[in-house]
Amino acid sequence: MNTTISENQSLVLIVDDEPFIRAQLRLSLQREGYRTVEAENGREALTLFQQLQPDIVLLDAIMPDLDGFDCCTQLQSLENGPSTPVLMITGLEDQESVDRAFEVGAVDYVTKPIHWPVLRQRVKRLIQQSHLQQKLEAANKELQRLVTIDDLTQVANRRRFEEYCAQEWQRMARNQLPLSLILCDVDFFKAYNDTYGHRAGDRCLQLVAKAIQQTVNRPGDVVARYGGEEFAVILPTTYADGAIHIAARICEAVRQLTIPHHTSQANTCVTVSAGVATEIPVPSSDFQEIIDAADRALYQAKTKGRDRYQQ
Ligand code: GH3
Ligand code: MG
Ligand code: MG
Ligand code: MG
Repeated sequence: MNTTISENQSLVLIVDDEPFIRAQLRLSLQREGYRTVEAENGREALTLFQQLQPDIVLLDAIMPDLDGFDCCTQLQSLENGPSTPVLMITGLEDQESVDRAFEVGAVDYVTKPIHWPVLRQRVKRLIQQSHLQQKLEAANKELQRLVTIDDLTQVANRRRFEEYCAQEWQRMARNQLPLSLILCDVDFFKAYNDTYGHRAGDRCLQLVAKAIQQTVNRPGDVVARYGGEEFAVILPTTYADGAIHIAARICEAVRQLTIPHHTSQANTCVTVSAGVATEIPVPSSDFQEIIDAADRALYQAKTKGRDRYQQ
């Protein structure tokens, strides 16, 4: 094992059982400004890969202990394995070996004796391509977050709510299971803004969203900002008693925030009203049904005095 570090340069993992080949690769890559690290068999390569997360792997095929093909296969199941390019460098020129190399996940293949100017270009291109790919994936992930998350409260936004509600409605219909929905609305929130200011109002919504989020615990439960000061909680595979229990916990959790609200006619602190609906969807029905039912229940909670839940 031999490591050479020079700052800010891509790290190349050189895997070959021949010390002479490793030395040649090391010298030629270092001349290009790369950092290099060396392994003399597949097993050592897997350990180094996990420790150092190289930008590219140059992999020999025939090696004792663990050969290049098996090493490449195992690399694919490691963290960052599939996104790290593997370039096979081998004396094997037969079609079967070439096919096998690509099948196990190599992205390129060069044969020995090494043609150095070609290798230099291949390494450069493969690293550039993989860095570009990583940037695109990160940008995609961020984009996905931006289109599904509410900026102010960091819970799911209306778009995500509609999408998830429709999806779970159909899934529950297929399996004849109950879907529950809770709609929550902050009480006298217009008065809150008028009394404490719009910025305090925003902060209040953030705290309420967090409190609601903390009352749900199953992985399929989704909290969303449904409108200005309205939140929705989607509870798949949940019967009415379970949903009512959560609605009670939501009302209590918001009360426990003890955010002063002296112009509320329901309490001296910020409260929410909640409407609960549960349905086992009839196939080919519309998920708008359960939203309307929860909305009707919410309206009742409001007219009965607010700071409460209603089924
Ligand atoms: P009720 O108890 O019947 O729900 O009364 P309410 O005052 O809460 O209901 P109303 O619909 O009259 O007012 C909702 C208020 O929520 C008005 C609106 O300005 C405020 N609001 C909506 N979105 C936001 C937001 O993002 N930030 C802040 N600060 N206020 C918001
Ligand atoms: Mg070899
Ligand atoms: Mg409202
Ligand atoms: Mg309101």
